[in-house]
Amino acid sequence: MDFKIKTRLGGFFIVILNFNMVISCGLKPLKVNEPKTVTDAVGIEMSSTNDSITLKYGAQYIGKRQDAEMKKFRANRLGQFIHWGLYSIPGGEWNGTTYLGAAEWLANFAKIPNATWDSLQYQFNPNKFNAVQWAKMAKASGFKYVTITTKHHEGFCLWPSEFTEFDIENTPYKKDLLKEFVDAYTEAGIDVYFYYSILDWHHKDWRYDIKNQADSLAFSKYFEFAKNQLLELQQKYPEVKGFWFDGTWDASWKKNGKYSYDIQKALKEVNPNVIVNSRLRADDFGSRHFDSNGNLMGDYQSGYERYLPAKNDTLITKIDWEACMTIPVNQWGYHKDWSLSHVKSANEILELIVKTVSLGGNFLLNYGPKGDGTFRNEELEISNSIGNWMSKYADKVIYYGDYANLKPQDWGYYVKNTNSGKFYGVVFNLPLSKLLKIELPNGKKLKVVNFETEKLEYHHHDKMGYFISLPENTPNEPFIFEILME
Ligand code: 16Z
Repeated sequence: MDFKIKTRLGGFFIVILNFNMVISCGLKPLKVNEPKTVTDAVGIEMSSTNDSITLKYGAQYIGKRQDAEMKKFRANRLGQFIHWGLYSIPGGEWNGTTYLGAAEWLANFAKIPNATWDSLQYQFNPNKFNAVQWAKMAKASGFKYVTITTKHHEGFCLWPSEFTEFDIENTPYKKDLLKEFVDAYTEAGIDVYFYYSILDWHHKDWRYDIKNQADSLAFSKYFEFAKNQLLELQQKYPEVKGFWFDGTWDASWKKNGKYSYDIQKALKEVNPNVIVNSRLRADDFGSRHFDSNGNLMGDYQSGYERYLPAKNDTLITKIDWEACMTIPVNQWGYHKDWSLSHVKSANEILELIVKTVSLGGNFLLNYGPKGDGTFRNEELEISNSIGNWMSKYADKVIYYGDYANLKPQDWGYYVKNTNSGKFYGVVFNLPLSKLLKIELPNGKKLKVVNFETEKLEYHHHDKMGYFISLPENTPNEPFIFEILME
């Protein structure tokens, strides 16, 4: 897979200038050449053309953002994803049948009529919800930020919205749950991000495709509704650091690149440093995530969903990106029966996190709280294990962790800490040889290998690199060593 990444040109200003030039010169965006696109598993189109196409709704700037807010997002690295909504009540079960699919999609694949599903609103009463407790758990797990579903595909809003009755205000719970959440997490020092689904099964004006004038009119009303809600969220919860958009793959959205462009623009007018994921965006020709010139739209690439780039993918390290991951194979919202699929262990999850950081990415680990506001035991246990590990290692290899630009090895991953400038190896696979191989670029020499308080011995072999002797007793968990080079 191949996509073009342009180097930094000096940021937003130039792009605004270009945009105005296009407007004032009255130039029509010309489709010079159909870019060759490759579509990956989640429908991301990565352009591989060199042609420069004039776009009205393409990337709003080029290159990695370097403002303090983006640097903070990048340094955070580890985030908690929370899927919570009406689907948390049935938990994948309807009329005595347990469905294997993702619980938050139950309404769709069990073909439950809207009126029936929507009436779950009158059962939503998470009286065991304790926002302070949640934030405490998130903090102890090592999460530096959190992304919560303010509205998933079902359309139900976790905050009291002026623009719909289908919200928390009209449940037995009544209170502003999102405010409790934002306040508690903010107080705990965890940055808050909002997930918002563009796709909406509840709203009468939502359209999957635009086939005529009536669809177009309805969809323009839906767009106004979504935009109003997003501005409302920003206004009511000014602490929010950014937005994670979803449900943007339908033809209606792809045919309206202007809408996705305008939403990003509107959010940035309120908060110029707001952080928006690439999944929001489509360009003039319906190209998603990356515009028809191959430039990333939004502030970071958010396409890695339940899978990660390859260990040697150096291209991905050139952009900001974030992966999201479920603990079972494919459950986001609360599902009663996790025995239906493989449930990842803490060590499996830690490896996914470290691999992500080693490629310069962020990692969102998903939780699906129950309808009553509590977390299932499996999630609490995972949190506990991950938190223990993070308390020992995260300051070195997770927060401020980045791509180290060293040749990948089979024992684990390299991480460079951009705060301390130190280089680390994180070991997940212990070789039976008891030797860890390290290969350095030409001109670099290995000086010291630190493991806990000891220096590890090593041998150098021409052309083959270094072989480091493992300590006598290796820890019973993924562990790190520091390498000093010259
Ligand atoms: C049809 O394939 C899908 C569609 C939507 C798979 C997942 C999703 C949604 C999930 O419900 C969850 O919110 C995930 C982040 N999102 C992409």
